[in-house]
Amino acid sequence: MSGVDSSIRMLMDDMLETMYDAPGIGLAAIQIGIPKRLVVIDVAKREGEEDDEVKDPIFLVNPEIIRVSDEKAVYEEGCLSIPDYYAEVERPARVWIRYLDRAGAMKEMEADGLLATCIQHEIDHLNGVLFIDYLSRLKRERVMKRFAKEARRYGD
Ligand code: GNR
Ligand code: NI
Repeated sequence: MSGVDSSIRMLMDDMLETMYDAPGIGLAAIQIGIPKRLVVIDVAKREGEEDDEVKDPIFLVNPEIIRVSDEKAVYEEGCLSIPDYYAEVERPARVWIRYLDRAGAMKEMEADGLLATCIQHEIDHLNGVLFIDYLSRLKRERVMKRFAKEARRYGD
């Protein structure tokens, strides 16, 4: 009844591969044009050793934030959908989420550090929100102008 069937699992496995290839630490299905509430994350490399073989994938189906800390944390964020742009974003330092795992089981998880930031960044994608939406209007418009210019260049 959870709806996490083999086609969803295949899609998430594809997403994970795309994310590792990019490379990125998170990916939401909408970033590859699929409007489903699916997220894959692996922050192992950034927080772990240099060993490229360290993998710790997390699969989130329909994740929801159920609680956030008052404490905030600042990380420099980037996004595969906004290439070559990075900016510091302040978010709750710790989050609690509820989601279905890869097997369709309902789970809850507490996260902090880069994982907490990444989870929030990915859940924002599900809701049409990008990290540049948290920047000052000046900074956001500067980025959007650059992308509009690149899009025009693409058109010629
Ligand atoms: O690869 C990514 N790095 C990253 C760094 C800080 C905060 C969030 C992220 S997610 C990003 C990949 C991406 O765009 N996921 O949606
Ligand atoms: Ni992103």
